[in-house]
Amino acid sequence: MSLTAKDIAAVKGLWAKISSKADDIGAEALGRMLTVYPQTKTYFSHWADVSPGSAPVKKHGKTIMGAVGEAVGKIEDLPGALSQLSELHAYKLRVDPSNFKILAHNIIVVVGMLFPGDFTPEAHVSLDKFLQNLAWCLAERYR
Ligand code: HNI
Repeated sequence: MSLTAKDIAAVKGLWAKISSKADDIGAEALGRMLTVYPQTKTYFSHWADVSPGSAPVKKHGKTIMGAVGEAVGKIEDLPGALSQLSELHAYKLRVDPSNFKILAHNIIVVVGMLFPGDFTPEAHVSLDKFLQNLAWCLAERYR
């Protein structure tokens, strides 16, 4: 489902309001993914601690949201913006791409939790479409 000009404006507008808390969003979303969907933990078995709030979860949550922020900046060319990351996840990390949707879901939940006022139905649908596109582009190099 491609992003309309309205979606792009909504995602950029929402991101402007929430990006200063991107690290917190990432840590909370990653911690929840690992807890609520424990099958995702297998990819992080080399970490000392995969529990919510742990140092590696906080650090990697920040890394993930850094990439999401870059993707917002390049929202008009998501396949190009994400092709290197897709290659890394496909060939080096070997992450099953179904997990991208799971993380996208957790990011949505956390944005709703931390920014209930900004998370209008309009912002929700556009953020959901953006993250589904991002997940799809991350899976692109698996083909
Ligand atoms: Ni992902 C590393 C971005 C979803 C497993 N991941 C990264 C890095 C970025 C990143 C950025 C660091 C790359 C580098 O070192 O150059 N990952 C993203 C984004 C999403 C995502 C934007 C989706 C929104 N990754 C996932 C999912 C899983 C996943 C769903 C597994 C369930 N990623 C990893 C693993 C690493 C990783 C594993 C290496 C982590 C480490 O440091 O050990």
